[in-house]
Amino acid sequence: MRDANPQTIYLNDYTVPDYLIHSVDLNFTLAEENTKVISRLTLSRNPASKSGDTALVLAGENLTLISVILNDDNELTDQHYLQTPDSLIIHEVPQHRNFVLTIENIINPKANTALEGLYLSNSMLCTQCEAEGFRKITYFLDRPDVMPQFTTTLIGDKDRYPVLLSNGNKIAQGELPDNRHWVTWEDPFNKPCYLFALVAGQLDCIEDSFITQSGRTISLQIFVEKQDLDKCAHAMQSLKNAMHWDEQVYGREYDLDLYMIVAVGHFNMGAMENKGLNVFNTKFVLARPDTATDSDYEHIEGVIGHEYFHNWTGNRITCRDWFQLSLKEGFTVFRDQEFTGDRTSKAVKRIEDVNNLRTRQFAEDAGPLAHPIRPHAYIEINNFYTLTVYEKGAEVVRMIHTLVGAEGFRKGSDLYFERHDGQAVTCDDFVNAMEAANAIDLTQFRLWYAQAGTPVLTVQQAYDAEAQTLTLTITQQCPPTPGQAVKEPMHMPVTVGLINKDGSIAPCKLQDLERGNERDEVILQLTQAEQTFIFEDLKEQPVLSILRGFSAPVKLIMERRLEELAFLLSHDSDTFNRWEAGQQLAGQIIAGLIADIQNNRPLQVNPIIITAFKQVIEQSWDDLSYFSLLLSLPSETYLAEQMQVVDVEAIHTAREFVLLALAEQLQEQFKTLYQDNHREESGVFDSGAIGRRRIKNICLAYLGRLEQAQIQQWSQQQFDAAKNMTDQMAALAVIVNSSHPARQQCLSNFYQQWQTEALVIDKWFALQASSHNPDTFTTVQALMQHPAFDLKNPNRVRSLIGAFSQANPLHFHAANGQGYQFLADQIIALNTLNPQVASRMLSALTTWRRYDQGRQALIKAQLERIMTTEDVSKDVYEVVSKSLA
Ligand code: 0A1
Ligand code: ZN
Repeated sequence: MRDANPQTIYLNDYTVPDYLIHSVDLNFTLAEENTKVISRLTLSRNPASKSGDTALVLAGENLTLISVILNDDNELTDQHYLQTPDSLIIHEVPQHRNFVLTIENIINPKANTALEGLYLSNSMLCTQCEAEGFRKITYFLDRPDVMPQFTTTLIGDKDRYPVLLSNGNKIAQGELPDNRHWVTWEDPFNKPCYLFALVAGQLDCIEDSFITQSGRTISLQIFVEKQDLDKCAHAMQSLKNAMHWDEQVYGREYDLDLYMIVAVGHFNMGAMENKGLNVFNTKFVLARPDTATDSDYEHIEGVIGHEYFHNWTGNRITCRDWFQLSLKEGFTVFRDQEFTGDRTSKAVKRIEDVNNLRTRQFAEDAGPLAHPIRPHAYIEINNFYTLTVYEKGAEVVRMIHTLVGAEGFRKGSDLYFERHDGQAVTCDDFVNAMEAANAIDLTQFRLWYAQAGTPVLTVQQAYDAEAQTLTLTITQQCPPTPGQAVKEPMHMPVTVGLINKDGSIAPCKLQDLERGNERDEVILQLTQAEQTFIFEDLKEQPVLSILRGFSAPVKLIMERRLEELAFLLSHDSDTFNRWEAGQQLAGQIIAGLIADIQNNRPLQVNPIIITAFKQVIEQSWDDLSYFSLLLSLPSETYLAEQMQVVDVEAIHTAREFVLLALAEQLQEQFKTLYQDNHREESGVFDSGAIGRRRIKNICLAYLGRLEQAQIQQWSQQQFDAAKNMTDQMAALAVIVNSSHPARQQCLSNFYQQWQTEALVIDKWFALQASSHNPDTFTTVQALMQHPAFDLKNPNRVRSLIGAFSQANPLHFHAANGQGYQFLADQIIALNTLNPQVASRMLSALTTWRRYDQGRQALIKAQLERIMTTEDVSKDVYEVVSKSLA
């Protein structure tokens, strides 16, 4: 291991920095293998520091130190400082006045395959500094509560690096001998170093502008490699939409005169909100109707929004320390979710977000790495960019929104911005602002920040015909998680509606509410381990619609008859619960079939689901995307989440059995829907066309299971004639997951057609890796040897290794353990190249206790093998050791 005893960092150990950096002047002489960095820091002792130690400790990793000069004339020698593998300790510095430290060092971007700090992507140089990457550029106080002003000069060859970018405004530029040039950038806003960025390379750009609500004109630029210039229009429109939305909904205007986005092909995550200079994974910028699917288009708008919204929630107000990560991420995810909901379909967006939360975050919360949205401890902060911090964090913000209402939430956010602009703050500061603006007591609510695990609500109802009341008894209980055996009850909103037998709304009249205060729905405030709520004036027993809109991130246990679920699928006026009823209906039927499979009983699909789906199809639908979600079955991963011991084979067989039954019995309906909605149109990103594609492609997926010649022909035709990637991929997926005679031919045609488009080739890899065809594992092994595969490109790794291990439970969990051994081999290789990506690829192994004994032993053996890897990174060490604990 690199660090024999990796250190754990604790939230409770937080102390203010001993020194402050007021300004930093950076000077880069750029070269692929040998970049020279000169950093001139103006510092002073922090008057708030209580430390008795006067040494100045700067963080730095993988740096070749050339010189350290104090106050411009005093060159320090190794007697004055100590260099360790991760720091530079200067023994004595002035205590009572500002001082200047000039540090020169060399870095090697080409050798940087971890993609943290300054690195090379194709021939472009770019940076990624969050969370602690700046220390791989130069020695610094690399922590978010140190916020200097940055000035940056970039010097480089004019041909290799015609474009030289950094944060803020360009203030000067000039020519140098030897075909070189320089540019100086100044960022007027103080910021932590994790928001620093530089980009240098042969880039082209599209330009536009946005006029803010106060009338300022902002220049907008998107930089890409030349061949991608025709794929930037949607990203640019998305940026303008986001800027407008933040003004309308939060009253927030952009602050600099320039907003730049750069798309890079090698990136560990989705995108990064560096001040004035966002760096994006190409996946979340580039789109042309023939190369990107509707879902890509939607994600691009969402991620562009997310990074833009960070300008206020993250940059103007940042985190005091990395334990507060959810302060910026939870809030910003909530903001981007609402943005996308407003831009597309609120109902669909909510369902997609909840699906993601329940399949992936719930698994995290139930596993060995469970942590609260504000963790208490970490070894490697990069391991905490999790679904919990992001998605559950957003749910916590959403609950505050539900509790105080839209207007109250806006008052709270206004107060938060007013109080903390320019500061590095904590999650508590956010909750305090919401509380102060709304006269609400959030004391108990704060537990959501400290307690891990998914609470389980149990609901019991009793109707009293004589008293005409419905009594709800709700209990809450949160399972133990690592380090937290016992949990306190939490404060959460539970939104409830009541429906009469004829489908009409029954007014909710809570016993304690004043007369006349009846509503179509009510928000119950849950605060105790067990609570009772009484609804009055109910002449008949209503059907309960509870946890509407998924008003709290919990698991709900409630006995429901299939008839009741089918009724809600037809009648619930809450779009989320209506869909949820269908999911539960299908889930219960599939669970029954799983039990039949495990007990060797004959299989038969309960016809109630056929009738219910038929009724859904017979209704008329404006929102075709929502309609198609109502016809979708819960995923294998979600079904696995519901089982005590996951049985991947039974889940797959049972789910496919229901899909086939629906396809057989509703084939006429599916065929009509397909034909009615099929157009050979180029992909326009408008909701009507998106909805048509979505419903027809789900019908095609059902019909593909029938293996009929007619459907094989339809899919082949759609594949050949498609003018947009949504239709082409959907047809190819049907072909690849069946015994279509042209399967290999279509795959090879697709490759030929798209070999120069990296993001499309990612789809080609992912589709084959997630196929349920029997030859999938052999295919995956062969694809690892394909010339287009590259372990150094995170998008490729995610599309092949990630898709196989995380989106193909059937084959990844093959009983002979070949999938586990394969993944462990790749993680060991990635550990040296890119620890962050290696650690993320571990997620398929961390849930090992959910499987049968045989699989448990096989996975555990692989985790143990990974643990003994020479030079195991902190990232991988933390995840593996916690998984085995
Ligand atoms: N703050 C970014 C996410 C991000 C985090 C870490 C990264 O590199 C290690 C890159 C990006 C966001 O939330 O979009
Ligand atoms: Zn973010």
